[in-house]
Amino acid sequence: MAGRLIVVSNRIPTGDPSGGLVVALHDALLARGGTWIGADPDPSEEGRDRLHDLGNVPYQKRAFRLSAAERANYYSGYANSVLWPVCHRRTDLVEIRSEYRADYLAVNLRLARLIAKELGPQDVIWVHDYHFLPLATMLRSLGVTNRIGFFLHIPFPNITDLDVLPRPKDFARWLAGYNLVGLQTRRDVARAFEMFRADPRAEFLRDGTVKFEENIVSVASFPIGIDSEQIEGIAARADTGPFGAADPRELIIGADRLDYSKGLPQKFEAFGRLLQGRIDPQARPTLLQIASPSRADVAAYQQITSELQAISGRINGRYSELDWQPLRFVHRSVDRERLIGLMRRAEVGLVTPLADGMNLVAKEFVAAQDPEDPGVLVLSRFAGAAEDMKGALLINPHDLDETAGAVELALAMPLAERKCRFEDCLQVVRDSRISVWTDRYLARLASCVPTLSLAPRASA
Ligand code: ADQ
Repeated sequence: MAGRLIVVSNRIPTGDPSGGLVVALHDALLARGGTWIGADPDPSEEGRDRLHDLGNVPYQKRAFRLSAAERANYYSGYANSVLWPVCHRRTDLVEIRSEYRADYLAVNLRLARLIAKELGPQDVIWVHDYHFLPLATMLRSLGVTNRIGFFLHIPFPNITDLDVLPRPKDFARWLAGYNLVGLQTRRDVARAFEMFRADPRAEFLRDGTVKFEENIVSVASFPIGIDSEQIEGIAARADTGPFGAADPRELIIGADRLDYSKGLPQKFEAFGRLLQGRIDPQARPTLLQIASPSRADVAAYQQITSELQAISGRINGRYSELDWQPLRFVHRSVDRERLIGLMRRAEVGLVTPLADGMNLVAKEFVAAQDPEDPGVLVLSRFAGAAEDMKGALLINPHDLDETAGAVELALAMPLAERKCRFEDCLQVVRDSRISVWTDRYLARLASCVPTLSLAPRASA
C-alpha cells in the first residue's frame, strides 16, 4: 500500500502499547507508517473542531474530543446501551433514547469531516468496532473514495435483533460504505449475509461480494488472536501463585471484564452445582474469578455486579470451611504477568460467555499452559474462539449441569488426554496469532474492489 495507514478506534493507547490488539496495530503502523485516531482521554470540551496531537513518534497519534453529553450519549448511550446489547443478543437491555442516536451520528460526522480534511489520495483507513459503524458512509458523502476497511470485534447481530434498533435499515447501509467488513467467525459472516440477502437494496455478485446501491462490499472472517509467543514466554518464567501455604489443590480460573455477556452468574451457579454434587468431601476445588470493572456508569453493569456479589456470598456461605473459601470473586484488574502466572497455575480455565466475538482469555489460557502438564480449557460454544478450538471441552453455559460436569471431567483428566487437547488448542492459537490477523486483513483490504465513483448523500 502506497499511502498511510489510518487506524480509527475509540480507545487510543497512551504510553507504552500493551494488550494484544493495541500492540498489533502499533506494529502495523510502525511497519507502514501512519496515524492512529481515537477519543481523547483529556475530558476538555474545548477544541472539538480539530484533531489533537498525542505524539508523533514513531507514528502520529491524533485524538478527537468529546463533550460530557457526547460521552454519555455516543459512548455509554448508543454504543454501549444500544449496539452492545443488540449484538450480544440482549435486546431486553437496550435503552432507546433519541439523544443517543443523535450524538452517535453527530460524533461520527464530525470525525468524518476531521479525517477527510487531512486525507491523502492513497491513504487507507481501518476502522475498529461498533462505535463507528456509519463512519464510511459519512466519509463517502464527503467525497472520499479511499479504501476503507471495518472490523467488528463483537458478534454480528441476529437479523431479528436488528429490528430493535431505531431505523434498523441503516445498519446494512452503514456497513456497505466500507470496502471490506471483517468479522470474527464464519458464523458472523453467515449472519451478515443473511442480513444482506433479506435486503432488497443488496445484490450478491458472482465473486461473493455484495453490491448495495452504489457500493460493493466484501465480507470475510478474520479470527483475531494474541501474541502467543510473548505469552508463552511470560508464562514460562511467571510467578505462578500468590497463595503460599493456602495454595489450592484444584484451581479453576476465570478472568473477564465484568460484563453481562460473559455468563458470570451462570459460571458461579455451575460451580455451585459442582460443589453440591461432590462425592469426595476432601476435594476442595477453588474458583478464582478475576473480573475487571467495566462501564460502571451503565445501569445493567451495576445490576450484574450486585447479582454476582449475592451469588458468591450464597455459595461461600454454604460451602466454606474454616480453611477453605471455594469462590474467590476479585472485582479488579490484575497485572498482566500475574494474570498469566495464575492461568499457568490453574488446572482449569473456565470461559462461559453467552455471546462473545472471539474471547482472547481462552487463547491466553492455552498459551500460558506448561506443555508438560497442561490445564484444560472449558469453553462456551458461544465464544467465537469455540469455532476452531476443538480441543477444548465445549459447553452450553445455560446448562449448569453440563458445565459442572465438564469441569469435573477436566479436573480428573489423565495427562495424555490433557496434552493431546492442549496441543490441538495451541496450534489454533499459533495459527491465528495477532500478526497473522493484521497482515491477512490489510492484504485483503488492499485487494478489494476500489470505490470509483460516488453518489453523495446529504446525510447519513
Ligand atoms: P473483551 O470483551 O474485552 O474484547 P476479551 O477478548 O476476552 O474480551 O479480552 C479481554 C482482555 O482483557 C484479555 O486480554 C484479558 O487478559 C484481559 N483481562 C480480562 N480480565 C482481566 C482482569 N481482571 N485483569 C486484567 N486483565 C484482564 C472484545 C470482544 C472479544 C474480542 C476482543 C478482541 O468482546 O470477543 O475477542 O474484543 O477482538
